[in-house]
Amino acid sequence: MTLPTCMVEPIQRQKSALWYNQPAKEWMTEALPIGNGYMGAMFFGGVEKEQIQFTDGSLWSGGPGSSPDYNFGIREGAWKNLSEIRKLISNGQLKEADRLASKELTGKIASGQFGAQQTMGDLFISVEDSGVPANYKRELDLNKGEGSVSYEIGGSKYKRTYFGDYPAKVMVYNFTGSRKTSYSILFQSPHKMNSENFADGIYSFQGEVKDNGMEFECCLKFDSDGKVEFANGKIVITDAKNITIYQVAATDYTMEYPDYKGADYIAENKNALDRLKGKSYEEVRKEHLNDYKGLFSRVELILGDTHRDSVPTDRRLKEYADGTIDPDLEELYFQYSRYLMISASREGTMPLNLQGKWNNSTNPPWTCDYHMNINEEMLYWPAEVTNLGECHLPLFTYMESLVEPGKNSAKEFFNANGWIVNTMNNPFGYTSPGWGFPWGFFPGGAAWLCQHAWEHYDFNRDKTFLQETAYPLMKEAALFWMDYMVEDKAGYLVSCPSYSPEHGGISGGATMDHEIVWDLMNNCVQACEVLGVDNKFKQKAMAVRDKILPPRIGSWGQLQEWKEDVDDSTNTHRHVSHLFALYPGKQITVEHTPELSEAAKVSLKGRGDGGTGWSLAWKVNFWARLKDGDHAYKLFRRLLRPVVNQRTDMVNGGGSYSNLLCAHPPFQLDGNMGGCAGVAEMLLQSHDGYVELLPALPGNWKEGEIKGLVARGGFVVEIKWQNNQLVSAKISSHKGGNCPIKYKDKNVNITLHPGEELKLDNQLKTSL
Ligand code: FUC
Repeated sequence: MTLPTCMVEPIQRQKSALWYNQPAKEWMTEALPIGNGYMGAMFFGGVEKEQIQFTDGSLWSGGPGSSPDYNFGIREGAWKNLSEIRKLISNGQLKEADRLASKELTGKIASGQFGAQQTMGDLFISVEDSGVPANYKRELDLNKGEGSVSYEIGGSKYKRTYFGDYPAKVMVYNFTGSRKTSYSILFQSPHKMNSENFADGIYSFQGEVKDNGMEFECCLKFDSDGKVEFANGKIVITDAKNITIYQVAATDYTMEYPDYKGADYIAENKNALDRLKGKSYEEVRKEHLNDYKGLFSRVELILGDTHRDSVPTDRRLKEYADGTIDPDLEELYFQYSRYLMISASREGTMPLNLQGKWNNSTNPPWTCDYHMNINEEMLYWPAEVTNLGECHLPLFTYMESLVEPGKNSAKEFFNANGWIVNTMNNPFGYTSPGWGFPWGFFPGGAAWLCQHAWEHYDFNRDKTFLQETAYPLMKEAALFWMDYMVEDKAGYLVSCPSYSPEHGGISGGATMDHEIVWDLMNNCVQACEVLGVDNKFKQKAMAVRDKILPPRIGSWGQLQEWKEDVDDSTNTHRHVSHLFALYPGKQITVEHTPELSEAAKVSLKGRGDGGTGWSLAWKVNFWARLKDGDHAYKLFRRLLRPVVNQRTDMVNGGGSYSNLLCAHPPFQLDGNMGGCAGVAEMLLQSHDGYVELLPALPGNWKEGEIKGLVARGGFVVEIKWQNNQLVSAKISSHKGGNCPIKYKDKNVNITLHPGEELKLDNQLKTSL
């Protein structure tokens, strides 16, 4: 697959790092995340005792192994209630409709069968040479994709370096000291141990998740100049100046309906360990650095140098909240999301879950699932625009695995063709509505995910991907909606029953459904044109698109959240679903639908500037699309508000923990990713048929530079600005093509050949 890759010359820049001068006490708020795509780990950095918590993304409880009754949540024949529910809605008997839908259109699953993502365990590494350290530093270097801990004790210098190596599928923990000491390493897992073994410097733990029998193995390979032994359940290394621990892990999970089991995890680990044979630590590290930098260094962002690198990140965050201007911290936040994406979502791995790949619990919030009514999509918003298209791929593989079970759900719940998913999804084909109606009913999930498949094509213009992956997913999702929507009295197609995500009540048309389906049909039409296929289907998609109830403006000038004009102007609910058409959709734009865009603004103002982490992040993107950079920036600053609360707050507690992970609260990765996408959206937009430079530049970002963002069409863009005005831009293209460019009221239309680069001055005048 060809992707617009690193077409940027690296800017001479300073180090981009999070750092602290004390170890972490709390996993959620302070420990630092590393990963190799498959596995996520968090390190604390304790001097006497290091703790490294880890898991593999596929380790889950629940699913078919948990019960012979597991049936993907399907309530057979549920669709027989559909006409009655529709009749009740059409008669205005919403309570009765809600009662029946809650009983019949909800997933049927016994407690525990949905399951939850699981932590695999912890490594506790005790160091003999300890005491009060001098010059302690715990750091995450984003340029290298490496964590580190350094300190001195009694004249001896200690340094630990941690990273995840994706090509080798291994986590690497290196410990060095300038004098010899001893280490003792304890492997702990909350799961049942089937066997434990130590031979040839390799410790292995084989275990299983109790409720579903999912088997896994984790191996630790030790390289050291000291003596490595296994005694009393611990690995003891004596007289060592250097140790390197290579960690591999795998489970027997396979992403295949209906069993989801059968991977030869022992062979996978053995292969990974075999590949390490004869390689030095530095060689493995080099492999990681090449791989990581190949992705990370594609994008450079400079918003102004505030020389605050000497201030630890936790203090910096607090001072930022007190009003300090710190554009370096904003850059760091932006790049951190890219780091997290590279560390947790690579081809062949599980897709990002609510916490990416970082979960230390057997019972995590919202099961650490794939949540499709905003969260999973937001997790991938920055993928294309920030030049990490490859990191998007696990989402498509997962989507493909959901088609078959999703077709069964469509049949049994709605007697419809095509595939669906609803709000909560696990790795075991659960695509039914959730077991509670108000939060769980969201058949629009698959159609929304399909936007990602289309966008991956649109950003990269890879026709093979469109033909083989995106279009089949899109077409099947469209078939569902062609069957599901009904004609209302005015002749519009509406989604019925529907539920605006987690807000309002049952309805005969939630705006979000209509906007998502409009987007899907519109993308299907374009896909058919690009591929030159399915003319009949294309005509139908076009006709359906044009018959869907369009977004409506209500009594207080708002964009209606439902078909009926019932929005409450004082409601500040965190979901702002009806603005999907503004972002991430493109049905509403400032230029082409000014009235609707104004109505969206009224709604957004009504919802206010508060919210959970992801809600704040979404609002950054909305305001950017409304071309109000200052308002977007205000929300972005809120996203960086320091939070310590780890308990669930559904209303207004959003911000960042001191490790810069997004606080819903609790920790959810979606806000990090949404915030990163929002920064990109302030600097570059390409959804409305042209590439717009600095569409929503906040006043506070007076001068700066961005390199390597991607615009639809496969154009890689570099922009420089000063005094809040464009200075110059460079556009390069992999695939070639026509590229209309806009900056304020200036427009230019350029055509690039494959591989060509074009420079523009502040008047958009071109020079080669
Ligand atoms: C959606 C949101 C919640 C939370 C959950 C994981 O249901 O409404 O705020 O983020 O996903």
